Order: sequence, then structure tokens, then C-alpha cells
Amino acid sequence: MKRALKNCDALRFEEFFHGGQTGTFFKIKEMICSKQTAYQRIDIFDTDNAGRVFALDGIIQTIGRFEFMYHEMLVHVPMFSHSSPERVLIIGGGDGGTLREVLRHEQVEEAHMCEIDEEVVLAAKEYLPSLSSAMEDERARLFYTDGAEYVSQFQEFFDVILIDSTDPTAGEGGNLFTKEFYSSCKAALTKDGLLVAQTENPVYDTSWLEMAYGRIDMAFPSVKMYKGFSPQYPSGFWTYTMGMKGDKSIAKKRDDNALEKELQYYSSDIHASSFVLPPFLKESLATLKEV
Ligand code: AG3
Repeated sequence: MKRALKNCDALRFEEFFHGGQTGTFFKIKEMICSKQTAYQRIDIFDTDNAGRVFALDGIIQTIGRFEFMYHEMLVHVPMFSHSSPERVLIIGGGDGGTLREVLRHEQVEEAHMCEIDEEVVLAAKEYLPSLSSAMEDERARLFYTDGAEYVSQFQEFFDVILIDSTDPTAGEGGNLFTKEFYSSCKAALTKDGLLVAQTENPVYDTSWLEMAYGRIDMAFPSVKMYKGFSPQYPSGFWTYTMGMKGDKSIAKKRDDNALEKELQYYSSDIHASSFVLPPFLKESLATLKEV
């Protein structure tokens, strides 16, 4: 139900970070959509300075003004690290932002997006058009099922797999952080294939970050973490972990000036610098035990 909050400036949305001791808030200008699905609660609302905000189970997924920072980093670092990414699988990502960035690459012949909750896709189509518009592209194939199950049907098929999950404790997100899941992803990748997963932040969620990195490291012959700034998420310091099956180089493999001109966060310099991690984080990854 749509409600205008004209005479009230006190309504706000709060995200409580992992552990519930800290968080962020947004003042709600107008509520756009609030609904409970079979899997989770969807909230979409407008704000004055962050644009339209989309949350699942109280966890911010996108903010209109700055979602590009997260989506460009999740997608373009692996897409430019692969010499010819033709088949891409996105797991999660029902808002469509990741798909939008993937389809900017002309090499892509088919992009599968496997989102467990069709209601998220329907809400995105209706209320988040700047994220979801690429769903109409003829190279896009949408599936509504469990991502871990979906990927297990493939062998050496995808060049790039992107895991655009929510936090591990929320909804079904937990399935997408297991050793079995990462191993199925490895099996589904072609010989030079790459996986990138969003792996949380090193400020409030170090245990999740270490768990994901440690497990990807166990499943893949080679692993690298990279970072980006993402103001919509806890601490703003966001990490992504790349598992490499064959080709172990993280160097940018292609130049595409026309595409790079469209981007607002990713650049060749950002690509190289994103793999430089501060000592405190390097150290915590280097001393990881069995996870
Ligand atoms: N995926 C959510 C990343 C995790 C956000 N965590 C948080 N706010 N505590 C984003 C999906 C965007 N396509």
C-alpha cells in the first residue's frame, strides 16, 4: 500500500548491523512497497538524499544514488579479468543491478540470473526500473529457484559466476556461503572461469568475510580478495572474493573505451588498486584457520 507521509517527518528505517549494537537509519519520505513473501520481507521507500532504497528483511540491498558503486565492482572486475566472458551466471541479484552491468559487455551471449524469490523480481520490475530494465534484454534468462541447486546442474559451462547474495544469516542467503556451494560453482565454470562473491565488510562482519574467503580458498586453486567503497552497506568498506579456476591472473585483460566511459566507479586504475588491501585485512586473511 502506498502512503504519503506529508505531515510526519519522524518515520525512519533502521538497519541493525550483525549483532544489533550498531546500524544506519534513513528518514522515509514516502513508502513505496512493503510486503512479506514466502522467503522474506521486501521494503522499498524513497528518501530525500539517498534516492529510492530497497531492503530485504531489514537489510539494505540498494540505494538509488549509489548502487552503481557496488554493482560495478562486483561485475566489472571479474568481467574485465576474463578474456572473453560469454556465458555468465548471477546467483541472487533479483533487483537486476548486477545483470544490468553484466549485459553492458558485448561479449556476453547469455546471462542466467537465478533468484529464489520471484516476488523480488516483480517488485524490482515495478518499482526499481533503473535496476531491472536489463531483464528485458534477449540475452537475459531468469530462473526462480535455489541458486545452489541451479548451479549444481552445470559442468564447465559458465565463464563467470557472480554471487550477489544478501547477508549469510538472512533468508536463504546462508546456502550461498557453504563449501558445497562454492565447489559446485567451480565445477560449473569453464577452465579459465572466475567466480566472484560479495563477501561483506572487515569492520562489523569480519567473521562472515573470513568464512566466505576461507571457503572459496578451499574450493578454488587460487583466490584473491578485492575491495570497493559502497556507502549503502555497513562501514562502506566492501569486499569481494574472486576464485580462479585456471587462469590465475587478476590483470585487466581487455580495454573497451566505449563501455568504460559509461561507468562511474570502475576504471582501469580502480581495477588494479582494488586488489591492494590494508595490512590489517591482509593479516587476518593470512592467518585464517580451517573455516
Ligand atoms: N546484496 C546485499 C549485500 C549485503 C548487504 N548487507 C547489508 N546491508 N548488511 C545486494 C544486492 C544488490 N543487487
